Amino acid sequence: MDGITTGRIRCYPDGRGNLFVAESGKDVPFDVKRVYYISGVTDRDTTRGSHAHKKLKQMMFCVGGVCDVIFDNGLSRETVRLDAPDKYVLVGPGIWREMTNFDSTATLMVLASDLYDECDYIRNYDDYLNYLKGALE
Ligand code: T46
Repeated sequence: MDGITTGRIRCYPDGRGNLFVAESGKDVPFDVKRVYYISGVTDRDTTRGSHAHKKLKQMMFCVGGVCDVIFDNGLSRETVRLDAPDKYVLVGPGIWREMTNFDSTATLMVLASDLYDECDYIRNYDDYLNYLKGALE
């Protein structure tokens, strides 16, 4: 789907464990202004997200455990399973997302291109479709 890209970041394993690196400008195609993470989701049926961002770019990782992120561009849907700490999905602006199927150990970490701004969110799906329609006109 246009607007989302999956990949793997660098990992430096040694006898002490694994070290993962994501650097702005090298691995992350934007300056990281904010980091947040979600953990402690105990019910697999829980859905988070259910919104799109107008401008924000994000890089998402499940640094522990597993979760699914369902992406929707108004025409099609695609599920990305984040099930390894080096696996990421880059998300551009204007993509609806829902996060679900968290296992109890899942920690979903997000690197974001901007500070928190509630005005950047579209939290209603019909508003999202109208926003896309407006963007095409
Ligand atoms: C996203 C997905 C993957 C803040 O005050 N500052 C912040 O930086 C964030 C991210 C959230 N909040 C507050 C706003 C709400 O009162 O935390 C509360 C929960 O946020 P929200 O309902 O937006 O959480 P999710 O899990 O639905 O979505 C979050 C991010 O908001 C969003 O950018 O893409 O994770």
